Amino acid sequence: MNHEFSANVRGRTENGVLVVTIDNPPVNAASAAVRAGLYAAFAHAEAASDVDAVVLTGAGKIFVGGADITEFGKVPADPSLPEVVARIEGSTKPVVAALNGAALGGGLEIALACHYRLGAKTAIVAFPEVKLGIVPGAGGTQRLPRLTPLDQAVELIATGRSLKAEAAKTAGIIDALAEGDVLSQAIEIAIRGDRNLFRKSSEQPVITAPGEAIEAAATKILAKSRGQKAPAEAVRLVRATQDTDFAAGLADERKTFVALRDSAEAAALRHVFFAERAAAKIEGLENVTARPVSTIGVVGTGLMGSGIAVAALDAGYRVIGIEQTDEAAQRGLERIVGMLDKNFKSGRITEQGLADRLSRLTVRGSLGEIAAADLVIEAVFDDLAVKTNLFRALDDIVRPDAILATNTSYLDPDVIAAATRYPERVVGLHFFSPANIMRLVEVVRCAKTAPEVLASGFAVARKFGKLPIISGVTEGFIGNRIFSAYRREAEFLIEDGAEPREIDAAMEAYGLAMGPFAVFDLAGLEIAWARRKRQAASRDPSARYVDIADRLCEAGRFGQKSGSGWYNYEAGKRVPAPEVSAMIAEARAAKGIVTRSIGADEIVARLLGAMADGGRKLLDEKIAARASDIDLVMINGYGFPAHKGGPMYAAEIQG
Ligand code: T1G
Repeated sequence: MNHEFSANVRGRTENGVLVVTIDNPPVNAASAAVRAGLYAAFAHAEAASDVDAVVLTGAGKIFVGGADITEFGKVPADPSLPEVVARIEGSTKPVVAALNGAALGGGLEIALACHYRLGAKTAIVAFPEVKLGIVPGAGGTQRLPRLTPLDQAVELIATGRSLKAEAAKTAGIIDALAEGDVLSQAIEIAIRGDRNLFRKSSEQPVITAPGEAIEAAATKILAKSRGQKAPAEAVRLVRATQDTDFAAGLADERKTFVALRDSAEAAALRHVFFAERAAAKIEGLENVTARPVSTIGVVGTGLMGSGIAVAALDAGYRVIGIEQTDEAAQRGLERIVGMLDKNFKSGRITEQGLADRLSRLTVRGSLGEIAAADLVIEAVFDDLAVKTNLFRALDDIVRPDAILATNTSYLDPDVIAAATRYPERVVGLHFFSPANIMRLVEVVRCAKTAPEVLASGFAVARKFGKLPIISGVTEGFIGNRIFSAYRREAEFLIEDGAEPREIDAAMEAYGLAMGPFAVFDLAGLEIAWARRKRQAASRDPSARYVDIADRLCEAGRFGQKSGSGWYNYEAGKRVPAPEVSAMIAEARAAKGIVTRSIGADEIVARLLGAMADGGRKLLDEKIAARASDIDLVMINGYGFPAHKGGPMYAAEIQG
């Protein structure tokens, strides 16, 4: 017999089993209609004499992708997810979850309320709530440590890390993995399964772990949370299960969830979530198919090139690395193998994974070897002549439909493209160092880039596991343009009276991983110095110019690598440099600036303002497609705190 429990939940009763299917594309989010349907389905199951057991599953490839994030800002509609979850667990008839795919957040909470969980091989479980600035709100923090040891539960909930089916089974979150079709096997279990295997998670004892293990997990998470509230609350709630009963823990969880859901931090992280989805939508590419790419040539195997090669190998591509000589190729090979080896030793890849990557890698000492590449990414010295010569040479070597990507940071990719016979196949792929780790890639649409070439740049970056953001052509693209505006304002602040350490402390308290001057020192001051010298002749003499960084470079202070820069470095740690303060004072005096003390709030407001102004210019010039893209660039490439939503969002919130 068929039932419609709501617009998104249907049922079918057969042989005493009510199969309930959640069908709310694209991700089966637990919207109001889904919750109402589930509530109705379980009420029906309880009352119906022809139902002995229930199987709960999702239509399509996902079980349930969590609460419906679009409902968060609105008045909550009944029944709430905790009510639905309680109803499911409280069923007097056994409930088997057939996890056909991802069970995330509220979706996992629904699964944990079922009395047995059978996973497809493709199932994934996670509590990604902290990434949205919240904690699970329907029992997740209380049920998980009753299925998996407490230290693991702390780690999973406070980081949002996901587990694939096999690992979820090992952790005790999934009871068994299906051999074939998960739904038919779940029905089989519901009819004939051993009743002793069916359990209510809430009635299980908490699986304790050694105190040190819990402490270690908590410490690691808190050290990384940079002032965010949700991870700390997640740790607290899970730990408390040791001392409180289920009902009290549940009440605490709900109260914490509601407070966090309505916080500024959660609103900012929701903005980031939707910004990432919006960034995937590129004007003009709606119906464009990417070209197939299986072999990637990487020209230049220095720091950047080897990072790109590792990212490509991790993503399953064949890689041909190119250097100018056999000796350089040997060094490049060693660098790439060294990085892979490190990932193997740290457990990030398996021995098999390492061997597989090595089998897909060659590094050669002459450009001719790159002929088989479907895509070439150049990561050679950022010099226009070097790059145009390279692209001209590539023209004669690779197939005419092979894609040529430049990783230039500051040069004009249109000029590089113009050096080739087929400029429509040239695109910018601006990676951030270390390229195998940093998530951001700016995909640069040059004047003549063909739509399929642009689409291919996006497709490859996505396969690398990166977040690709479209940028138009401008010096430094989106990120470095904003970073220049940020640098300029930071230097103004210095002249006006703030010390580098005060500015860094203010921005780090705001949530940046590192303040601006610590970043300048880390990156090295000489490249910006060389650029300023190049631009000196064309600089507007009436524009404000701060020469303190020039004075530092003249004094041989090039940043951390040279042992000193804006700071002094003692055993790798930065310490304020009195001699720099003296140079700053001298520079202020030379300009007759009357200094004043500048508070942390003003520092943050001015630096955010400078970034947002820079961003608005990029929007006016149509370099950036949307304000939220700029936020993503700064979050993923420059350490801007995601829980502040990015500089454009933060500036708008602050008015
Ligand atoms: N709510 C509403 N819309 C969602 C959504 C959700 N949970 N998840 C995805 N979408 C939209 C998304 O905006 C996009 O829309 C489309 O679906 C496809 O998404 C009480 C508090 C499930 C792994 O954090 O991780 O449960 O752009 O491109 O690559 O404790 O979406 O097409 O208009 O990402 O196949 C916890 C978030 C909520 C999961 C699928 N759940 N989603 O990836 O598709 S909090 C999450 C994802 C919670 C309880 C609480 C992924 C995915 P559009 P997509 P995908």
